[in-house]
Amino acid sequence: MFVDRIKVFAQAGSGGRGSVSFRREKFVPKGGPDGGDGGRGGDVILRADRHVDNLSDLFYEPIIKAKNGGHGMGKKMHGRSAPSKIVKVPVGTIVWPAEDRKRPTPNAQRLAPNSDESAISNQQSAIEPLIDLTRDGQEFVLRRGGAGGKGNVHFKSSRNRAPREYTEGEEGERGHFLFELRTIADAGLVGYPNAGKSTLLRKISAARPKVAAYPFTTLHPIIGVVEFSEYRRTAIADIPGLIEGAHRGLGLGHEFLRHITRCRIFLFVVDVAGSEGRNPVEDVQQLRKELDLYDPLLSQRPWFVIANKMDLPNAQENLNALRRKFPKIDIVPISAAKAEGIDELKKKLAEWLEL
Ligand SMILES: Nc1nc2c(ncn2[C@@H]2O[C@H](COP(=O)(O)OP(=O)(O)OP(=O)(O)O)[C@@H](O)[C@H]2O)c(=O)[nH]1
Ligand SMILES: [Mg+2]
Repeated sequence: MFVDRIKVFAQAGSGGRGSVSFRREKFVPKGGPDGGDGGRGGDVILRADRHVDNLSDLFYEPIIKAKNGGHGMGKKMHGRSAPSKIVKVPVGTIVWPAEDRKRPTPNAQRLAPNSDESAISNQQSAIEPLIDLTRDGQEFVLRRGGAGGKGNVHFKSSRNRAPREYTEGEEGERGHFLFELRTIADAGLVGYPNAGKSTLLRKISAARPKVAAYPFTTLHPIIGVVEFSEYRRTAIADIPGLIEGAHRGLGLGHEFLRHITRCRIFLFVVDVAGSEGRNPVEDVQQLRKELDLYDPLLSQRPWFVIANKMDLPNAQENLNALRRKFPKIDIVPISAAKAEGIDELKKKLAEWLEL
């Protein structure tokens, strides 16, 4: 299962209670207070981990709790501080505050793209994210554990030699949050279903997205790493095919457009042979429009066209038409299936990304 948005409840540990105790030893009458302090409650810490590729672990456990600190004990012994609860999340996870509505049940629903929570992530939203975990190993203290309480040893005074006072440990912080994954990749493959995006990714990287002759074969974003010489490399995202109206939530496109919002460049992959009856020029125009409607900032980024399926009839003619229509845009003809034009494409990729 691929989960890229989920609401969670986090509760840090509370501090342990301070102890009320008196020293009792042979030959030491009225030994005085010796109740130790409580230990600290555990923090809830998020850690970005490149080996985690989505938020599905949290789907099964949307309630994150750190342990409470131990209570203080006699002989001035401190309670044990609780360890931090470390939750691994994929690199690219953004954390938003969410209102304190009802706590999610253990079987939290995956958020529908058009649920009211989806408004939270909208670019127009005034809500600022708490953190954007963009680097492998980056940590964020989501909720802090409470300090331990004080034992009665702290309350001794000249007037009160046998204090029975102590303090409770502080409560751990808690709260509701929305975790949202926005994949981190340099380039995004954008195209209609069956254009051959996944076939292409398989040819240029070690990623193995499923390829099939039916639309919406790819059901969630997949990242492929393309290696160049001298250890240069780049990450490319393959997302489910877009269809007209994707920005309004049609097809699978909308749900996944946010995964390309961080891409520096867009690669429009079109079936240049028009083998399913579409026109490649219109395809490019429509794909650009969908990105623009989703977020106008996206259409301002550099974009290029990958004219796929050059092995099929009518491809050359349509390629010429594309070049006439977009004279200033790099258009690279390939056949992903026959692995033709791939080297040239990789060269261009390095150029576009200034690698
Ligand atoms: N003739 C020909 N067929 C191709 C080429 N590239 C891909 N195909 C075929 O087109 C179909 C769709 O390919 P996919 O790579 O799954 O397409 P996609 O764009 O990832 O599709 P979705 O994941 O559904 O959006 C498959 O049957 C591929 O074999 C090509 O260069 N030439
Ligand atoms: Mg695919």
